[in-house]
Amino acid sequence: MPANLPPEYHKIEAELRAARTPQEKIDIYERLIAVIPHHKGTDKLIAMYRQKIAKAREEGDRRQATAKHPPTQKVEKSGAGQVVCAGPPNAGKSSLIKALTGADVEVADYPFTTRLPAPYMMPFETTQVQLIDTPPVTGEIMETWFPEMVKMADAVLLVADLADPDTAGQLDGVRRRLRERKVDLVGTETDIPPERFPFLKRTVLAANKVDTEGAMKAFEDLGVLLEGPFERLPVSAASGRGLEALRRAVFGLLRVVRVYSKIPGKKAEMVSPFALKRGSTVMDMAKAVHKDFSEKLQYARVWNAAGLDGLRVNRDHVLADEDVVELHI
Ligand SMILES: Nc1nc2c(ncn2[C@@H]2O[C@H](COP(=O)(O)OP(=O)(O)OP(=O)(O)O)[C@@H](O)[C@H]2O)c(=O)[nH]1
Ligand SMILES: [Mg+2]
Repeated sequence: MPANLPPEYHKIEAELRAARTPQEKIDIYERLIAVIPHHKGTDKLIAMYRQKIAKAREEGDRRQATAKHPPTQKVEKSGAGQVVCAGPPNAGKSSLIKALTGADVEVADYPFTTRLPAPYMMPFETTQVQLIDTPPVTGEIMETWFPEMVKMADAVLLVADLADPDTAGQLDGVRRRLRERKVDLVGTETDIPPERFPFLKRTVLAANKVDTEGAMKAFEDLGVLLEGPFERLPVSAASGRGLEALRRAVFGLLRVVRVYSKIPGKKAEMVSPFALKRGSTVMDMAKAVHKDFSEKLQYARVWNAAGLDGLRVNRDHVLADEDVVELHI
């Protein structure tokens, strides 16, 4: 126990004995963290309280869940798709999101820094993907709402910590906890029938901190230790290594085509495409543009890099990535 704790610390700590509900405990832990001076010698103490908060929150959620409805944390979807981050404490989930999106995300060198889900937009070429930063998951601790959030998301970005001696064990913990709630993480090429959407999630694994000593060896070992069909990429939020490949892989999880809408008589603007599920037709695009369009659609014209130059197509023509489409009503 570090020696230089202020007197308030001990006063607040004494209140813990009287705390009954998880929320009362959480409030006290928060106040303790607030009065602990932050420096190397107190890192472990702060981390311990953060872990206790996570546990107390889980207990609170459980009580609430049995009392009425399970607690939820909904993040409204935005952009080409929603990808939720998942991983053990301190793996660098927030750091990666910060590096991929340029947003001001809280990062710290102790576990349980992120406490609530938060969405950020990752630019990818002409479109954007929504990434959700989340609190960590371990074999013992998982926020009750977390599996529901994964079920609603389009895909998962699993983050591993190559600097941790038990990288594979940590990831197994995350996958086991999700599996207990019927969610399986699967590879990018898995076809998911609509009724299985909540339960199978296409996943890429970002093996982070590849800049640290021995990390490349840890990455290779991971290939042997971790069964799992998903793509694995060695990356570093700190040095930027592998981030372009990761960006592309994350976009690839969504399996969407980007389609640009063109107004007849005007030049196509290659910005703000519609992101449509692979296999979508001209009619699907019309629905995405406006209900009126889908009702009145006669035909469309398509331009693309593969050589179509204003070709007239009918409503069930399947669109390709980066097609430019002119809808005619
Ligand atoms: N060397 C190195 N350190 C990194 C890298 N990415 C993150 N870190 C460090 O790892 C620590 C944890 O980073 P965070 O981004 O807060 O990790 P997190 O997974 O969001 O942690 P929780 O929110 O607690 O679950 C910080 O000290 C980061 O600076 C990396 O690529 N290389
Ligand atoms: Mg975090």
